[in-house]
Amino acid sequence: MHARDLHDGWLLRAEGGSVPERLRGLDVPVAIPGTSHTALLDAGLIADPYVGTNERDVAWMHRADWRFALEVDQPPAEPHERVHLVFDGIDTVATVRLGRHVLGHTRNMHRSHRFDVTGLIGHERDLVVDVSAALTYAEAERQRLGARPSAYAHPLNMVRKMACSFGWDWGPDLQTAGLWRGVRVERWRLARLAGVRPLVGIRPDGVPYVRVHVDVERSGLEEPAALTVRTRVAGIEREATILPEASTAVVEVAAPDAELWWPAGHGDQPLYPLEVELTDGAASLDSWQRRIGFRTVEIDETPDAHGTPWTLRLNGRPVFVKGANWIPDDHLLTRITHDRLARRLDQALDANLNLLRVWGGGIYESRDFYELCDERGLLVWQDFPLACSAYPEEEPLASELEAEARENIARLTPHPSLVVWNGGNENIWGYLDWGWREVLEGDATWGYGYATELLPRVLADLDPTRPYSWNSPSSPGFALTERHPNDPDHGTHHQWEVWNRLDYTAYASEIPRFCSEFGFQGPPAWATLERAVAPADGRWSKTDPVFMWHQKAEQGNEKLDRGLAAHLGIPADFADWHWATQLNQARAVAFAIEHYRSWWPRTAGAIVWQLNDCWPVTSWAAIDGGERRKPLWYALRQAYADRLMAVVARDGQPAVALVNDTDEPWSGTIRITRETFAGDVRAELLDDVTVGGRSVRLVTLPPEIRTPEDGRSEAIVARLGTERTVRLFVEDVDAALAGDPLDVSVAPTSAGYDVTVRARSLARDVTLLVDRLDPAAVVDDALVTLPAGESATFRIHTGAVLDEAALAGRPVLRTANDLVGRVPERTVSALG
Ligand code: BMA
Repeated sequence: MHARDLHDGWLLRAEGGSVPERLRGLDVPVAIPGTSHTALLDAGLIADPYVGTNERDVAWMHRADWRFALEVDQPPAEPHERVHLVFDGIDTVATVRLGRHVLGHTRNMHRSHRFDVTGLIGHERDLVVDVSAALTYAEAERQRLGARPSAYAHPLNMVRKMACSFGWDWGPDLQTAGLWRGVRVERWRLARLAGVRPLVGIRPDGVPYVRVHVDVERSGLEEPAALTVRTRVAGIEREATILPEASTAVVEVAAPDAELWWPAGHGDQPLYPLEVELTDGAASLDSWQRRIGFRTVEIDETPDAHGTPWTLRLNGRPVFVKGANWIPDDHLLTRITHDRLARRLDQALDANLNLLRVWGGGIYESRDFYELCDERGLLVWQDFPLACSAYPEEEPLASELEAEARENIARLTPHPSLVVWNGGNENIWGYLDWGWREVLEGDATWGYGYATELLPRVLADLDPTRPYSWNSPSSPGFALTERHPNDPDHGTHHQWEVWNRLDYTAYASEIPRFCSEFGFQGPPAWATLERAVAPADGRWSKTDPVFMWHQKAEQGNEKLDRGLAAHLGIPADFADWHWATQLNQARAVAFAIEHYRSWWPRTAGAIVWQLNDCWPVTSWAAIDGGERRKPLWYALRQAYADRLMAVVARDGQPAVALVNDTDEPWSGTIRITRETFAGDVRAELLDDVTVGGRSVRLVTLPPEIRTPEDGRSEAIVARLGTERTVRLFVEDVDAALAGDPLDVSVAPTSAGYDVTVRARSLARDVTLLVDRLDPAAVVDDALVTLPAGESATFRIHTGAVLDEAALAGRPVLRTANDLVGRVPERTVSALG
């Protein structure tokens, strides 16, 4: 096998009715992988669609047709040689031609395409991919098949293109077209490895093994021969023969010395190179290599006293899932590099996450993504890309979905990180509750068969080692109308009442078995906003149309303000509002996680909506489109820490929850006080506690701790070892917090600056918004609450020279106090 990439020398031309005059007939160089949008952007022919309202100005691209052309300089096939032209991903509706020959038509970006060009290569040179508007195609399909409801206006359910291509409540409507993954020519003789699926397991005697399923394609140009498949892993080599009339083999390799692969926080992630070689006895024909890990995975769904659990077990051990939902990390997918993914996944790991759910409105991610997760012990739950819509089960959609599922299930088998396949996002829920049932005509299909028949059938065929869930949310073991799919007592649950309607304290009103979506919005970091939506006149406003262009949620700002009012009030000043909404986002999500973790093992996981953004936007994300960590990121790191101490409610009273997500017991003397904001201790409790490994202990509070004399100026403070937690008796907005509680000193360091703060009075959520001074600056900690007398040092990494005075006050150094307390004088800053 010999492969050569065809990535250089392509030209792109926009065609069709909607193309602006200035672009007509223009040939634009396009680097592959690349799409319409990146090509025009790189050539300076369109303005950055992530800035201002530029997104609107490129809407014409949705109706354009695109010609990708390359002159192929390749020799003709040798005798006995097969030549394939392989596209790893075409976005989306396209016709591929070599010279005058139509190689094929495509309509699914979630799969690859392989064309036999044995007789053409070297004779025909003009390779052309004509991509037509996916939107127009989808509309025609809707016309042909009959409309099916969706949470979004465009018919994203009529074409196999990334659902959020067409806009989402956190994403732009930029419908790319192009060659979004690799393109190459493969030359081979006799036979090639058409598929390799390693499926791992652990034998009853404890020995790990891998069963390598190999499919070969024979050229048909030579006398069929017996082939040998040689596999090597963990120092052990095994062979199998494929007889001339056969095309598959299964090679089983036991690896008694191999160590098990564990998720982050539960053990190491040993990875073993698995090599597969195909020979005809003499010469090597093809080879394949990936790193695998040995582990088992199952979901415990055995009904119990509370309903139906949904507990992930790795190597037989239950794991509390500390997760986040993942969306494509850049809407323009071809810009997502290995390094960008590594940075994002490091941020996930550093926030103490152990799982990412690749959400169904996005894509099957790249090999880089899963390999980086394998290395870090980040578990992956992969949705099939079906989201928030009813999907027709007619052709060609059904065959396309099956083809993409087959390809991606097989492609992802090597990755130990991949532990759950899920049949889609909120499709079953939508059918039942969002009025779809009522509008679907007669026996119109809506995708139930995909979730309950097609996808499980394909998985059973290709990869029975990984658990499958019908949908998120779903109630396992129950048919459609037997049990509501979002019933918190059964299986997975999405909690969206809080964001849409209720105060975040309502998270505590239910004890879900597994919460796979919940979240709260907040704006991006200031530097990210500055780049994307800075008002020309410098007058920032939350109602500014440009700012609002980057707020895609229905009544997003109204919901932000509703969420703020009861806790921090609604600041009038934009800079205050920006900080308050970021803080409230962090607090809302932390509140939910603390509640969920305190209910382990009844609640077995939390997957916050959402880790990342795909452009600059106000959203539920913890890391914004400029790759900057929002306060929520720091809140996740605290709330997902291996050892968590938090005040939660039990039977209507506050109690201290000690959550130990390590294997070792957590012991010490807990000191719980009721103290004034000024630091006067009014009541004290000392208790020797031991929390067993992977368990939770609740310390109930005696009346003298839980009953304040003046609830407005007292707090409960619990301390155990280096852990500390503080809970007020009233909301901040009602508390007598000092507006300016800190003494601050700033010292330059080799890395940047250290800012040391000391609280004269209780200081809530001390945070340095350092990107206001240097867009590249980062700080090691945030949201630090300091009882009177305590201090903390924040380490700022920056290469810039910063104004030290600016580091010591607003709008950079912030607290909850400065939103609700009396502030002597407001620091005026050029930054707003
Ligand atoms: C969930 C997700 C997304 C959406 C989010 C916020 O339902 O699955 O569809 O972006 O809510 O509304």
